[in-house]
Amino acid sequence: MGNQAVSLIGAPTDIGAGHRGASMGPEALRVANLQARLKARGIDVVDRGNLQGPLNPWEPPREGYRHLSAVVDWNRAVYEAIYGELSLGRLPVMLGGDHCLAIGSITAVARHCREHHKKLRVLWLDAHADFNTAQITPSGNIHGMPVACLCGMGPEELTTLGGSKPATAPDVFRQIGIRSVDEGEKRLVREARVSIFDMRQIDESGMKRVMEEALEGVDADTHLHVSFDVDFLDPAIAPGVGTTVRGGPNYREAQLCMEMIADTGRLASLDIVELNPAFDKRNQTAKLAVDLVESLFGKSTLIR
Ligand code: 4U7
Ligand code: MN
Ligand code: MN
Ligand code: MN
Repeated sequence: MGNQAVSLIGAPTDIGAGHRGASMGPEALRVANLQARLKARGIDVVDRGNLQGPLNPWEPPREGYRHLSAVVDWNRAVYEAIYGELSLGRLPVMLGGDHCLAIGSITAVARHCREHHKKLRVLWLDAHADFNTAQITPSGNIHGMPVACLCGMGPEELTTLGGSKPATAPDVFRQIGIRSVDEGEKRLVREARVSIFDMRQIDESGMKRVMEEALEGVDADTHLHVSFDVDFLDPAIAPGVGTTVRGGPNYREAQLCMEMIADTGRLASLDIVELNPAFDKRNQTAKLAVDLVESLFGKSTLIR
């Protein structure tokens, strides 16, 4: 992995979230030394700085969406930036920002895959399925809707970000760590047949078996995208997120998950989202995220 070229792209916004503060995520990751830690692994890492977009007006939802037009603006910026980095042959790391921004990043990744005849696999590491729509959302917050939008269910401005619709299909996703799915959302993920490895399954089969299944079929023609919602992690080790759900992966389970992804050698793009420094203590969650990202890029404690 030593000759990889990585670009960090900050998207400092909480425009799609239910709590303010994810806008501080990019800076917290920088303060936790993300760039230097990856550089120490022999990776060429450039920090492109932050994208710009509208401030958060903190308005109530309208017709099932909160801040739809501002969410569209931010996602356009993310889409262009991520597509640009992929075109340069670099591995983009989107520093969120809330999870609505994965609509832009993954739409760009999907376009890149179409143009280069690559198979797309998205590992969605999250406590939540993020498959709500305007009709069923309990909150109107668009960070709970990105997977549905990417599968063509959502407002036209977001589902057609990359021109054609849908950007991608349910069968590219493998969701891991899921433990909070809303009632209407459950029905939709079942209908769409999204592949979900929930916490019950991680308890019963173990992270090793779950990751083997989630990575099954990944080969030399696969573009592997990881969408890492930091609330994937158990809140006991990662309090710095807006929407904590107890009963998530512990430190070793999370490390194993990242290490097994690294072992494939196919990681080609990454989102780090939902980190919320306003809820954190001494930047510990950002530091943990950086630790895990190092493993994702091949750092290993293996001695055998
Ligand atoms: B995240 C929620 F109702 N499902 O839609 C919603 F529980 O990106 C939470 O995974 C969504 O952090 C969480 O508002 C979005 C809620
Ligand atoms: Mn999420
Ligand atoms: Mn989440
Ligand atoms: Mn969240």
